[in-house]
Amino acid sequence: MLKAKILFVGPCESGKTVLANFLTESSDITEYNPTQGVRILEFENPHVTSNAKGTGCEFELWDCGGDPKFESCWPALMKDAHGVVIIFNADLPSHLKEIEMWYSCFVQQQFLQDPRCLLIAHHKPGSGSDKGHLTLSPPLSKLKLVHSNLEDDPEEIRLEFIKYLKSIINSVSESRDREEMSIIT
Ligand SMILES: Nc1nc2c(ncn2[C@@H]2O[C@H](COP(=O)(O)OP(=O)(O)O)[C@@H](O)[C@H]2O)c(=O)[nH]1
Ligand SMILES: [Mg+2]
Repeated sequence: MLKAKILFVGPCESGKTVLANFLTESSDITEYNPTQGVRILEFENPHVTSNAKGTGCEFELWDCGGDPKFESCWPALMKDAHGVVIIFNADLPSHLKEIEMWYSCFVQQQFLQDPRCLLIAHHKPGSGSDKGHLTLSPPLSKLKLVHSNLEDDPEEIRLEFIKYLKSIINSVSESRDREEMSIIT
């Protein structure tokens, strides 16, 4: 069975925990692990299977604390991670600056490829779901950006997240195939 580890990171109070709960709720949460800096949710998604045999995939979603006081733990969190989702509050200009730091620490410095990173602009209730005015500057502008608004359109982010899980699983299975090939050739 293919397994993938995905991190939810980003500034405090941006909606990471709310989204993590929402996105794993429809699937079976088999374990719940509260710890100080991180909470690990294990889940499967019925819509995401590995290509070849249609067997399920296991995901670990690491809902990481947004407090930089845990910075010393970040390399440990990143160990063997397959994907990083950066969640921010689209209505806070300060978050746009902050996510550059998150991208640098969790993606660039870890040599994670850009397609393995997803940006979620989370819109809290009552914040107005204005998607038009969000422009990111490089290097963030080349990342995939999706919006989440659980009150107005919860299905949109659910579907986007499934797409993202599929792309992660595809690339995990491709790199495993390459590894197998390199052993026998
Ligand atoms: N009702 C509602 N509240 C939200 C939503 N997103 C964030 N919040 C509120 O914002 C607070 C911070 O969100 P949280 O997910 O804990 O942020 P985190 O620090 O990034 O994990 C929570 O206490 C929620 O009450 C949402 O989509 N709906
Ligand atoms: Mg949280």
